[in-house]
Amino acid sequence: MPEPSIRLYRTASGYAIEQEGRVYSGNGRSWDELITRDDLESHLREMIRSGSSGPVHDKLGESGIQAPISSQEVWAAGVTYYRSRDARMEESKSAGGADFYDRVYNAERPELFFKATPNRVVGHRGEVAIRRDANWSVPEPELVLLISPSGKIIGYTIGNDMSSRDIEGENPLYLPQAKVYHRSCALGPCVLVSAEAPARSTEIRLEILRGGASAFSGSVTLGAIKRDFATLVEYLYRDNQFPKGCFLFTGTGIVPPDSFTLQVGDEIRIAIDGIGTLVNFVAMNG
Ligand code: DO4
Ligand code: MG
Repeated sequence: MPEPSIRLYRTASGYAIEQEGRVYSGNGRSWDELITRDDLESHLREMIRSGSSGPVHDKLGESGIQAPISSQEVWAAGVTYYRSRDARMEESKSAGGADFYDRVYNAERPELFFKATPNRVVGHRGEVAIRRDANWSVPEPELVLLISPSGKIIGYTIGNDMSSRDIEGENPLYLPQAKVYHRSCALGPCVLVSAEAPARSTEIRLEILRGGASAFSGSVTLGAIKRDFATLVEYLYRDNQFPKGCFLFTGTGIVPPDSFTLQVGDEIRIAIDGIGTLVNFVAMNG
């Protein structure tokens, strides 16, 4: 019998562990101390078993949930799905993109880029932003790995890699500006604590609501990804150190049509079975 899955939430008062609908309060450890443990899953199971966690509740209040990050860097893999390769080749046609996106999709070395420091990250129900100087912005719904300092995948969460397609399409050297800005990254609502990857049949679903109606929806299964997670982690940790661990986005397989751009007030809903639904609202940076 597989053990029931464990979801870890960072909250205003510390952290909470959810298992089979019951919520156990954390016992005062700092978030960094907790999520740098290679044995995070067995540690949390033991806390529940031994009763060393705090009081038990039936429900977790959504309002107290914070992004599951403290001192970690956020990195991202790109062009790991055919749909992303296709969309980038199209958007960067006049900058020569037909060639370099195809090459990175097929190359042995993956595309890895720096995505965010913790202060650029928003949590569940927070406001992500579109750049003031962009006129073609999209969310990128992605499965995100939580990796310990030693390079072990200890959990999975949901991420939104907000992207300015007109800026990255104009010139690939503008990628950091298209990807890294205030409120360009969302993570949450929790970490599915498990060394075992979600099944390849697991769906990532994106829905964008505008004025209460659906403006776009799409889905992809994890099986459509070209790269395996261990290889992405191995490349990221080559000649790199992450003393507090890190988050790694695994790439998007859902790209809205070229006619679509986000607007202020849109609601972005990204769901991955077994983890939950990350909800964010779109704002403009001031
Ligand atoms: O190469 C540009 C970024 C690709 C990306 O973020 C993705 O495929 O998810
Ligand atoms: Mg991405």
